[in-house]
Amino acid sequence: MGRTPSRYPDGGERPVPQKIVLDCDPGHDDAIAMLLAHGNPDVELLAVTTVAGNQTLEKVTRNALAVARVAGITGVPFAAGADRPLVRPAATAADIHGESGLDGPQLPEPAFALDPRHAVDLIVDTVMAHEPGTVTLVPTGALTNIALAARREPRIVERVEEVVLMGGGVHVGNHSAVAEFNVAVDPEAAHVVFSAGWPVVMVGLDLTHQALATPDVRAAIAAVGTGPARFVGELLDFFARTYRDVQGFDAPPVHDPCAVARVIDATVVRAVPVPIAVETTGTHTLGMTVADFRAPAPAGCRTSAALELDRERFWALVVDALERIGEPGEPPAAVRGR
Ligand code: PIR
Ligand code: CA
Repeated sequence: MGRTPSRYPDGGERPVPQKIVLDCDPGHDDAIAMLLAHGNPDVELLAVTTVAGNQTLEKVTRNALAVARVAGITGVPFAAGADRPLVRPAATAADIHGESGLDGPQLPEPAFALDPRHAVDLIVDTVMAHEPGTVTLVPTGALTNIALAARREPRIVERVEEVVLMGGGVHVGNHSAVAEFNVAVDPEAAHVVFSAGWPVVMVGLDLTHQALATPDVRAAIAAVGTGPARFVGELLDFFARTYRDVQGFDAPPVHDPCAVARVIDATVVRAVPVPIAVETTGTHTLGMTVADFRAPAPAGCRTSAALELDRERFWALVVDALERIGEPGEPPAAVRGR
């Protein structure tokens, strides 16, 4: 499979690989986002941080370390962050992700210890340690850590290249009629992140509901035939079942790797500039991401909404990442058998 060149939204080449910090709450789709980020050569994972969301902080952090072991991720700091939203009570999504937050496959014990820093400090340290404009933040959970980092060290707002987040949506909700879970769980944090002034790409439900793990996709993943690919297969078995039972989907939408795919290649996850505000007071609309399409986005608009997925190339990226990961801990296929 050919290597997809990395591009800016305007079509220009990006420095390859693009450095990212993944802030997540694994979570079936967060786990697949980790695997994509690790296996794709056009992104470099600088740090992984966790936030309460799909399950408690303790559970999602444990899950992140388990996925690191499955994927063979080493030498990347992992840190735990906020254990609850800024203002509102904690909420989880056990109906979709199970009691562990990552129900389905057997989870291995962690192979390494957490970084002693709080996730917010790890995010700040990582951004400040790299050249301005070279680090992209990829949040795939509630935005609590990212909002806290922007307050803890305001200079990161200028320094980060962009924030490519999975959350929100223009036309559809999943937590409520109009609100998506990651934004709805901590709407005040989302407000901070969307209004901070750094470029924000909202990879919301309009986009991720096009990333359905249909039977052909699951067959292509199974055909990779490795431990990590089987792990993804078992994740998708569970995720497909709960998405069918709870939300009536024939095939589950695999949200979080879409944000990573946007960083890898902006032509796979296409976005349009539009002003976006987060509703923090509505009775029926709390956590809604309100995108104003009345007129062309004004000059200087820093937010955009991802609306159109190139489904074939997205899933090709996921399969390619699994092929490159191979069997962690074993020599690469080319060397094996010599
Ligand atoms: C998915 C999630 C939460 C609730 C449901 N129903 C489905 C998680 C995913 O991990 C993803 O990041 C985001 N939140 C999608 O809303
Ligand atoms: Ca998530």
